[in-house]
Amino acid sequence: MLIKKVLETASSEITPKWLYMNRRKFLSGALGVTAGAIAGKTLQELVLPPQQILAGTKLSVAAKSPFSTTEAVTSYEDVTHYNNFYEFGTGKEDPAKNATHFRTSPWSVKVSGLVDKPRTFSLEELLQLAPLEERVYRHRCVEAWSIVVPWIGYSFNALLKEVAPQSKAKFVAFESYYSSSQMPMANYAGIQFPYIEGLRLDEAMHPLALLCFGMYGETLPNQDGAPVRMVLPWKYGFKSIKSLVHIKLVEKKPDTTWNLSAPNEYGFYSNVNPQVDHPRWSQAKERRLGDFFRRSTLMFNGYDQVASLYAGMDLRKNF
Ligand SMILES: Nc1nc2c(c(=O)[nH]1)N[C@H]1C(S)=C(S)[C@@H](COP(=O)(O)O)O[C@H]1N2
Ligand SMILES: [Mo]
Repeated sequence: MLIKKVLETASSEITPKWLYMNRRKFLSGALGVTAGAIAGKTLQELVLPPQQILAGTKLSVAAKSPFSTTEAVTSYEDVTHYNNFYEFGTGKEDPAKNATHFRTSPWSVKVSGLVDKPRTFSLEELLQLAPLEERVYRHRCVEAWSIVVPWIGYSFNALLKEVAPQSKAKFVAFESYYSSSQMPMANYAGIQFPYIEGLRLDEAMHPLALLCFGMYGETLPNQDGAPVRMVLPWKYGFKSIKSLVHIKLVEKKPDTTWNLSAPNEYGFYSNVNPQVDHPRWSQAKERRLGDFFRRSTLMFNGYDQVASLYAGMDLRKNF
């Protein structure tokens, strides 16, 4: 008891003041109150170390998105302890254990390729590009389990508009952070790293495609892809790439980790489709974490508004 008290006192005393001050500024920035403050640098910004935005920082959300489902949200415990993040191990409980010390601050995301305004964004800049919304999405893993998560972010197209894609750009290639020293378990995962993914440009432009910074009111826990990831609710979960560091606009269809690893099992599109089975199991049903009975899987995971993106395509061939 006494020891605990001492530790608490000590830790609050050593919290550097600049961290506290920057965090307050960041929070008001997320609210949009000091949106103008990023235009010119203050003296404080010039003399202080870069601010740290770590997992578990409260995020202020402007609105709840109309895209949100009203279905029951999955427990925070399940969503943070039943993960796929192969960089930190292939067991569902591995990422929660092994990503604890993953360094996510400072962080930046480079946007390059066929764009008029290539740019590297700091996480702070990314957070202020558009108002943050809460989006409660269904998320369906190719392994036939699903979750409902109150994500926080904004439509990825807000970032695309910022960099001005050229007319030759037809696809978006995504790359995750990778470090063999921070992610030693990756050596046993049996896939290539860095983890890479891709979308057709019109898919990436769809307002449902979310650039995601948080969940359950806070910044992302490390195991869920801190500090920034994609969330694509009409596609199998593996398309929703975590811990993004590089985005490149390209002319040709980019490689993707799972398509390289098993092309007959994982296609480029990977839209949720209950009629097209995985070669080793059915995709007709799914188990929602926390439920006992399985439920039917819906076409596009129930996100019918994306159907027009695939009009005229044979979704059996383009799986
Ligand atoms: N970098 C990276 N991103 C990734 C993965 C991964 O192993 N590495 N796994 C994918 C898979 S298979 C799923 S189901 C989702 C899981 O997201 P969650 O753990 O937040 O539920 O992340 C996806 N993004
Ligand atoms: Mo998945």
